[in-house]
Amino acid sequence: MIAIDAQRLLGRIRELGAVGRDAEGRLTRLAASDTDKLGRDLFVGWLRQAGLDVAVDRIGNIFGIWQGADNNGQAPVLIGSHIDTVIDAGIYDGCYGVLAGLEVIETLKSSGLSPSRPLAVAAFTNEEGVRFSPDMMGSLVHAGGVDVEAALAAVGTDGGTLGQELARIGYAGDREPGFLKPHIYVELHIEQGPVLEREGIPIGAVESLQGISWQRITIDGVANHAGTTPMSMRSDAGYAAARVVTFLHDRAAASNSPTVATVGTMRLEPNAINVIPSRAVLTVDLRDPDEQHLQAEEAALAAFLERLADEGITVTVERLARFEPVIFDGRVVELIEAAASKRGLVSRRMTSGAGHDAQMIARIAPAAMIFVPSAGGISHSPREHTEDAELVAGANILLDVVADLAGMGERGNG
Ligand code: HGY
Ligand code: MN
Ligand code: MN
Repeated sequence: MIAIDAQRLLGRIRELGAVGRDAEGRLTRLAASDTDKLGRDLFVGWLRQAGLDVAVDRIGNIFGIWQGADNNGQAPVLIGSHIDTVIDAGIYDGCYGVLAGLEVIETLKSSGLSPSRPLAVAAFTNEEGVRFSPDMMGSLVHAGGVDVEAALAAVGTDGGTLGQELARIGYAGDREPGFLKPHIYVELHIEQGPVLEREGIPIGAVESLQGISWQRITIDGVANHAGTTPMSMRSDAGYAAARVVTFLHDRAAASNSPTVATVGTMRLEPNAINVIPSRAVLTVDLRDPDEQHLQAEEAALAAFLERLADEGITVTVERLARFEPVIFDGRVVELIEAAASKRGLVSRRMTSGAGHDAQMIARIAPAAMIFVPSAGGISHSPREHTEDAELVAGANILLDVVADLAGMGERGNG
């Protein structure tokens, strides 16, 4: 069985993981930032070294394409993920899947075999959604889920629009989003959760992905003197925000459904030690694999905010992202399971707690994901880790699945 070049893949993961570190060594490559540009430039250099055609679309999605010979305009097998990161990130989230996709294509390209259809790898713009909402934006535009102009007009947490920033870093590409219609899409990713490690299983065949609801809540109270204002006369936006946090946490923790709730950002104004906050701005991330449950959680939060408003504060809510749960393509999931067992690896079916580009591309092509374990289930953290052997095993499963789909596998079907 052919195998990937493990050292090349592991070396590239580490080399990309070194790009975008601050003076304290923290890794941050927010979408369309200067550090994102550095990561993009490195990846494009590797695509060119591999002799792939490089295409960048108007939302900055980067594609490396191996056309192959005489496959008469067949739709390509697309492998993808992202290379933008959260703040103070690990080195595997997204990057592993993009670099493994490049590795798989390079390995197949040097095998001397010719694919029955083109192979392509994509690095989608702004998967994380930390600077610009919604997340999975580049793949959502690729799938036609949002108009490219609306996405380019998205205003970042630091003021500029995505379109301005992509132009500034030189990645406002010329290809129309969606120019590449995939035959099938496969994404390899770290699990970012505890299941595979806890069960001692090396491969996850991901068959579904939970629903996501992102909101920004602005609470307006009345600034006043911290020392002279009696408690009964306060309209304290900070206190109200704290009650939202505890309401969400306690409700999700007490729920017997797998609902998760997170307030990841909060800002108080005027943010002074002796001033009762006049304003609090916070974001809410709600997720559940069941759409009805997710809607019920959103409704419960809305009702709680109404009760707060009755106490004399003003609450405004802005929707930042909303994606229903996704079921991936069973045939692709079976290909993943078959590839794992052919290599003697145990796999298990599972759902994804995290959002991924695959959930967007699943709108336009059969799609599924391959997971490998995350140490301690940790991600979106510098403590994110997956063992080299697990990374290599996952990449070889991706190799086998893609080879099969491109008629280059042992079974030779396309
Ligand atoms: O939020 C997510 O699940 C993904 O990392 N963007
Ligand atoms: Mn990711
Ligand atoms: Mn992520």
